[in-house]
Amino acid sequence: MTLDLVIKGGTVATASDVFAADVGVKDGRIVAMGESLEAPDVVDASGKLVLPGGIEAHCHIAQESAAGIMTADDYYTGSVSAAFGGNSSFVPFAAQHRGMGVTQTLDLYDGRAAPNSVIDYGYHLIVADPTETVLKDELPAAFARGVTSFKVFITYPLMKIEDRQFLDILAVAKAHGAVTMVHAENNGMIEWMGEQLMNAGHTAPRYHAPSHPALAEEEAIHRAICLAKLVDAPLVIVHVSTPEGAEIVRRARADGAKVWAETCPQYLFLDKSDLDRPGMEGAKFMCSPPVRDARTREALWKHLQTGTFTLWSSDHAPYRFDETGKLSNGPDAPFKKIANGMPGIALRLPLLFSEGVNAGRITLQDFVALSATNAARLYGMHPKKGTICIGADADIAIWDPKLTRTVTAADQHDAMDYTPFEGMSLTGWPVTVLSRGRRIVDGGELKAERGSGAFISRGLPEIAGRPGYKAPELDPAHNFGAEIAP
Ligand code: DUC
Ligand code: ZN
Ligand code: ZN
Ligand code: ZN
Repeated sequence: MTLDLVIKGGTVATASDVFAADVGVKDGRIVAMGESLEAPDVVDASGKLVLPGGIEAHCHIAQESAAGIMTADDYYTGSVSAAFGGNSSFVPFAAQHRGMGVTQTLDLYDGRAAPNSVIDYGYHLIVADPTETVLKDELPAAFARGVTSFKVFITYPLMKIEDRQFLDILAVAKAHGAVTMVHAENNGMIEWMGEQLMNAGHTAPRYHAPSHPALAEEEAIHRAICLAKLVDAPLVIVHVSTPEGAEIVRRARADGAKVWAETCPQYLFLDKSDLDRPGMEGAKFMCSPPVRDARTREALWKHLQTGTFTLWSSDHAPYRFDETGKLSNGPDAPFKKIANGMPGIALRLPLLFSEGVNAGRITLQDFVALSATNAARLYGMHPKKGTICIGADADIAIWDPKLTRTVTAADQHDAMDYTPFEGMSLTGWPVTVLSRGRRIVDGGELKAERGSGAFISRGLPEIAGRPGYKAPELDPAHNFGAEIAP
């Protein structure tokens, strides 16, 4: 067999193994691994690491908030920035707002993504309006077109669903084998704290942190897991920001619940002292849930090291530090009127490589699992995506583990005017990124054509199918013999 391309002389790493091998590519897929492979096109990887291309599983691209603010990044700039950060696939959100249909929402996002993305993409569907039609017809239609994960909010007045609606969605997801993600914060606590602070005249960005108390996350994570356990549906708690929340997930997993947790770089690399920077600078560090304190950062690193977190995502939510984004309600808007979210899609992996692998906190295999394999397995893309094996798409990131660079906003290749990680010195960077065997980033330059990314029709989550927790009330033996859905 004649190969199209070979990646020669590198050290290959997967979520389980690290080994020296050449990797042979034909028709966009990995078809050979071995010694002394030959092809007309050669990528020299000597001294480098050959890793599965990253999969960014939580980012906001060309998405308008419920308040109508559009993210700065569209599918072109967002995917370009992701590619420079070592990613070959991403799964942004397609956000249903109240009054919109689900099919309408997915069609809208197809129109935004298909002509623009330079990496392969799918969507998590945000469900904000679970009408009967949505539950009965439109969610099953979404699964049929390869959208097999949802996100719901139990906070934010314009997005939040009630617990009984949450159960409806979980039951539909379970019936189809899909997975539900939840933004878990207690709405009442956030509104009440916000009112207290605003009434006392505390309007600066720093007050965003106390307005989202850790207890609000703790309560909501606990409640969401209880709801998922009742119907034995798989659940992902996204952007966990507190050790209390992480601990609840850890215990629920030990109890058999099908629950997974995600955390994000901002919670391990930043803290509320950043919100306290002079003037309105703190607004750059506002995200929800908020960055916390030094104790939290250390505790979350421990949870990452010991396996509580299955997912490591950027939560890239790009709102510029100008009147189109953070300051759209004026140059000294109160914190309640400042868009929540920060960019970081190009830094998710370099931050983890530098402070995780190079600093000795996690292994290279852990890094691969957190960068790609776990997301591929949980969100129905494995083994086509997320690993290096015969038959997989040739989505590969070649890393120089010794390259040191200082982070600047200009290097992010996004549409933003700042990075919250400005000035950090990081060691270990992707230098060449391939998507289905094509170079998309090489030698510091973009090589991909606009619109060359393809939609990923996703299957069911591979690691969510095992039997889980069984609520006794749903067992006929404990329920006077009655069968109760689901
Ligand atoms: N939730 C997110 O997932 N990202 C940004 C803000 C938010 O509330
Ligand atoms: Zn969000
Ligand atoms: Zn969220
Ligand atoms: Zn998010």
